[in-house]
Amino acid sequence: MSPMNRRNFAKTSLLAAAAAALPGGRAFADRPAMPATIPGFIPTSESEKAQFPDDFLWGMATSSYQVEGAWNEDGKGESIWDRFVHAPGHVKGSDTADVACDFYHRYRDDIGILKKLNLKSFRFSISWPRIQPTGTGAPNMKGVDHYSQFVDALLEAGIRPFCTVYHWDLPQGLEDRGGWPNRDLAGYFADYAGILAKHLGDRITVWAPFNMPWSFTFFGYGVGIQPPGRRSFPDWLKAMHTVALAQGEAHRSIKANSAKATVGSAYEMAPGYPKTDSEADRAAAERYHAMSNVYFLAATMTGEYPKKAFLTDEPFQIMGYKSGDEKMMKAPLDWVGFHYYSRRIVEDASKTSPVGGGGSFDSEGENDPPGGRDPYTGIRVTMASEGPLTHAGLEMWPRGIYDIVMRISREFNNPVIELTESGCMFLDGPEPAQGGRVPDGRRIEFFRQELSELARAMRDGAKVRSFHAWSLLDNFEWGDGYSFRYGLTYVDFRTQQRTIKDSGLWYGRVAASGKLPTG
Ligand code: IFM
Repeated sequence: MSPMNRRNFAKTSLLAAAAAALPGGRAFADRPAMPATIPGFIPTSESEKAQFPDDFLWGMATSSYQVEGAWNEDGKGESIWDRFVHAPGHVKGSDTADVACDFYHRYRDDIGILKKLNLKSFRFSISWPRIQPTGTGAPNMKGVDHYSQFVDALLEAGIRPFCTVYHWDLPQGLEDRGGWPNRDLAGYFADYAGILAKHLGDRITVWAPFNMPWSFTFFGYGVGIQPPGRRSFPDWLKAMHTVALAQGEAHRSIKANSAKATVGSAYEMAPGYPKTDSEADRAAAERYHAMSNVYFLAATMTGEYPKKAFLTDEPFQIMGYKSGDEKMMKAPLDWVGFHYYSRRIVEDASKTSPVGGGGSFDSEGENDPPGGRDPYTGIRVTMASEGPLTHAGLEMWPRGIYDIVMRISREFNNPVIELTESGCMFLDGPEPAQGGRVPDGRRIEFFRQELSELARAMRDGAKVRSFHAWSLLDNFEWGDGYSFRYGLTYVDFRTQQRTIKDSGLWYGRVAASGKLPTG
């Protein structure tokens, strides 16, 4: 089975399970309140306690490739995602992001939506091949000017620009030189980040070098469901090491070019709970945490990878670790940014042999094959389904955000935290009988539940200063193309018409009041 078919096969079964898990079907969408008896769910009385500080930064997030379109305009070079989607069989429905949400041309109107919803922070990414078409050399000033005007428009709307330097659209020219397993990319990336800080760092003060470094290295080089589509566990280890070096180098380069810069992160994180109470599963859950949640965070904070990540020391030889790399990796963050979508169940797989196939993976979902995830961590990770499932098959487990925020606060000396992404996939669309309104009550409930738990973590001492809902717009969801809708704004991809969903309107009320309306 191709990677795409494997993923879709798993998803079809999950969708059936989701329908079964959501009592009331359509009526449920119109009635946001859920019975408190749903496993893992938080009673309404808990969300009534939530009161966020006045200066809390309510925001939304997007990424360049998923929304911009204009794939070959104004001197932009080809990215690995352009190459991947233009070849057959990689994306559902053969969708491409050549136009996507046409955000490149429509960003002023879309910033208008952010403003209307009282939002104060917008996390976006910059397309590296717009700035350096083949990945190195002098900047393409048309690309720089585009982002400069975009940042000005955000500031005029009173919105903080939060820049992710890399959200997966590597210039194809750098893949042709070996891609992320080639450690030279650490230096090229630092040059690129320095160009951004030099030209935009008078106005952007919040920078995250990488979005989800475990995901794009594992998916792209380990299991090949994303570009460049390689299936080599050694290449995955090498790619991760280059990225860990690159994050430290970029941090220094950003700061050298902008005195106002603060640097953090946009890591993926999901609490991993042991499948059973056995010592082996509990140790596996710790290895999962070390690898999937804090591998890059520990590397930048301390200069060392977490000791528990691997079963043996062999990976260090394979990744090409050199003496002195600890100095390059170390660049303590000013704040810690991460996403939360769902939890994971982890079991020991140290006695089995992973074959590198047969599992199903998604940007935020993972069901490893029976042999486990990879040869070095000895873990098998799966998605839980005790709570209700979204249409992407991800379990809604609001308590997970509390657990992961508290754990990171404990382990990293109570840092300032930015929630860089969270969201859910439901396919609700405009209802002609209701004037075209999009009644996505399940998404409202997702956010209400999760934000209740975030407020609880803050009451218990976590220093969280922002929350970015994924996403401002329905957009190009990687291998799932336009078949997935994560937006709080509905996009009609034939006309590019936007309709703010009920969840977007609700979120705007949250941003205005700092409370979680239940009605
Ligand atoms: O769309 C993605 C995004 O690019 C990275 N985080 C998860 C989102 C939803 O899958």
